[in-house]
Parts: sequence; structure tokens; C-alpha cells
Amino acid sequence: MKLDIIISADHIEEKYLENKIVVVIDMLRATSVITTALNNGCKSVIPFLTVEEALSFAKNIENNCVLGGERKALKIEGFDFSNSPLEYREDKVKGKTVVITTTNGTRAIKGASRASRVFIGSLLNAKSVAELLTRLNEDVVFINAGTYGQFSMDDFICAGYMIHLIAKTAEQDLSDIAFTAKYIYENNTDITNFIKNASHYEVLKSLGLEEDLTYCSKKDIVSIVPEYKDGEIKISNI
Ligand code: 3SL
Ligand code: MG
Repeated sequence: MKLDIIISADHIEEKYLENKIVVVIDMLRATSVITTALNNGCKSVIPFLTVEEALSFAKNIENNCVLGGERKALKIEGFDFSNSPLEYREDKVKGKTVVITTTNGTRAIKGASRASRVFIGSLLNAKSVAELLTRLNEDVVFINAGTYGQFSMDDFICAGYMIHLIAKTAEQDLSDIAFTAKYIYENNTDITNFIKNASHYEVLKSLGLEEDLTYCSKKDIVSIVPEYKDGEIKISNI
């Protein structure tokens, strides 16, 4: 099983995704939101690149839909929720469709369409993702959403943690970057402490979003694995 990493949504090249399983990671915060909303019973999450697309789609399914996401880490005007996973509580999302648009995360998801399968990962469900990948035993590319096309250490160490878990039981062939991510995780198992140095951590902290940072840094508290297929994200039933 070959494991590789793409460092940001800007670095996605379709030729690297063909016949590969992709795991999209934007632990701060888009993939933590998606994982949380599905775990709390939402029917599906539908990602869009633009605010206009999200609004116009939501208009047609008004009753059963909530709009969420961010621009510059803040709630979008006219939307129900921001990109804080803590807002996607069971009493708010159960049975509903969540329509979402975010700066980097939804772009990384949409950019992964050429892969054979696209799973959604975060620290919250890292162990379940790693177990699923181990079971499937196929080549995997982790797409880190990154931040505005730049490498981000939070997504990188999250991928490193998943690779570390896979390497415990499965035979793997790691690219240099996958090896490095695993190495970084194994020498920094306190991820919360490590990501304090990330630029996006600072941005969220300056906006008073410490509770999101604490929540998104929790390992393995959710056991579902979301899968993106035919334009929507649902809990994978493999
Ligand atoms: O870029 C994204 O997709 C967001 O997750 C970033 S933020 O943490 O909500 O600002
Ligand atoms: Mg991010």
C-alpha cells in the first residue's frame, strides 16, 4: 500500500489521484465540521466552492437544509452556521442536509473527484479512517487542504498520525513526504502543543475560537468515516 501526501488544495494534480483512494484533511476546521455534523445525524453534507452556489442550492431544499461555512474564518452573511464544529449539534442538524462552503476544505474535496474513493478525515476520526484504509489495502493519497494554497502543519501532522496508525499493522510504501509526516507525528505526539505554532491556529485564536481549537485537536472521539460521492458526503458504509 503506497501512501503519499499533497500539501494543499493548490497542489492537487489529477494524474496523482487516478485509481487512488483520497483522504481529505482540513482539521482546522472544515473536515472536523463535516465529521461532527454527520456524527450528529445530519442526512448529508453538500460542499460548494462559492457562496452563490451554496445559497442557490439551499433555496430549493429550504425546509430541510442548513447553510454553514466561512470566509476569512467568519460566518457568511445569511448563513445559519459558521465553520465552528461546536455549532453542528444533534438538535440543530439531525435529519437535515448541511450545505457548506469554506475557503480551503471544500476546494480540496471538490478537487479530489478523480480519485477512486474520497474519504473525509480529521483528528476526530483518525483511528477509524486508518482502520478503514488498512482494511481496503489500496494506494492512498492524503490531500491536506492547507491554507490559501500554502502548506499547513496542522493538516500535515494529522496525516502523519493516520500514517503512524496504518504503519502499526499494514505493509506500507511511504513517499518521502509521507515518511516525514509520520516522523513528525512520532516525535510530537502531543498534537495540540505542536499545532500551536501553526499560522491558522493563531488566526483562530485571535478570533476567540479557542474552544474550536481544543475540540478539533481531540484524537479518535468519533468512529464514523464520511465519504464524498456524487457531489455529497455521507457516512461510509463499507
Ligand atoms: O479553509 C477552510 O476550509 C476552513 O476550514 C478554514 S477555517 O478554520 O474555518 O477558518
Ligand atoms: Mg485548515
